[in-house]
Amino acid sequence: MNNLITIALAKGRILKETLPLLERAGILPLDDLEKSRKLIFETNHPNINLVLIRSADVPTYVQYGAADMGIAGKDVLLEHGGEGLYEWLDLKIAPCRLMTAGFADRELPAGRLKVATKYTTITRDYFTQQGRQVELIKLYGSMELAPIVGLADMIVDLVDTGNTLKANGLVPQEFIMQISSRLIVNRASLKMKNRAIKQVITKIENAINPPVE
Ligand code: PRT
Ligand code: MG
Repeated sequence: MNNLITIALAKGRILKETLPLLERAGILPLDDLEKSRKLIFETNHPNINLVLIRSADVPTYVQYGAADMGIAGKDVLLEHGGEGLYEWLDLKIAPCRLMTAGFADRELPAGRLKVATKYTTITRDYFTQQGRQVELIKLYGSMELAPIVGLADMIVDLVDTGNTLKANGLVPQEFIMQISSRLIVNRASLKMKNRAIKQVITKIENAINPPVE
C-alpha cells in the first residue's frame, strides 16, 4: 500500500508561518523551501513530501488528490468551493479580515455600486445576503487602485495592519469575515491512507496545542 503523504504548501506569506509550525510538528524539509527553486521537497520523514505552489492552487491539488493534504487561506478555500476535500483544522496562521473599503468622504452613487475584488464568490454571497445589488469587477491584485482611477466605487480585500489601504487614501468599511489558514485533506486519501494521514494530523495538532506533560 502506498502510504506516501504529500502536503501542498502555499508560497508567500503563509509559508513564512507554516515553516515554524512544521518544525514544531517535527516535519523538517531536507532543503530550504524559501531559497531552493525546487517544487517538490523530501523531509526527514521518508513518507512525507512537500510541494510548493501558488496559494490559490492548493485546494485544486488537494481536491484531485495530487496532494493528500494542504495548507490554504480560508479566503482561497471559499473561492475554490471545497469540492473533494475536508477542512480539518484552523491553524490560526496568516490571520486577517476580509473587508469592504473605499474613500472615507465620498458619497456613493445612487444606483448599483461597482465593487472590485479578487474574491468574487465571497463578495457576491455577502451582498446577496444583504439584498444589495452590486456590479462585481474581477481583478487579480492591486484592488486599492480601482477606486482611485474610478474603476469601482469600493473594493473587497484582505486587511491586516490597514497600512496598504491607508497608503492609498482608503479606509476599511464593512467587516465581512475573519480569515486564517486551514489544514485541508483530500477525501479519498483520508479513507485510503487513514493511518498515515492521522499521524500527520496528530503531529500538526500537537504543534498547535502541545500535549500537557
Ligand atoms: O501574491 P500572489 O498572487 O502570488 O499570491 P497570493 O496573494 O495568493 O499569496 P500571498 O503570499 O499574498 O498570501 C495570500 C494568503 O495569505 C491569503 O490567501 C490569506 O489567506 C493570507 N493573508 C493574510 C493575506 C493577508 N493576510 C494580507 N494582508 N493575504 C494578502 N494580504 C494583502 C492584502 O490583499 C493587501 O494587499 O496585504 C495587503 C494588506 O495588508 P495590510 O497589512 O497593509 O493591511
Ligand atoms: Mg498576494
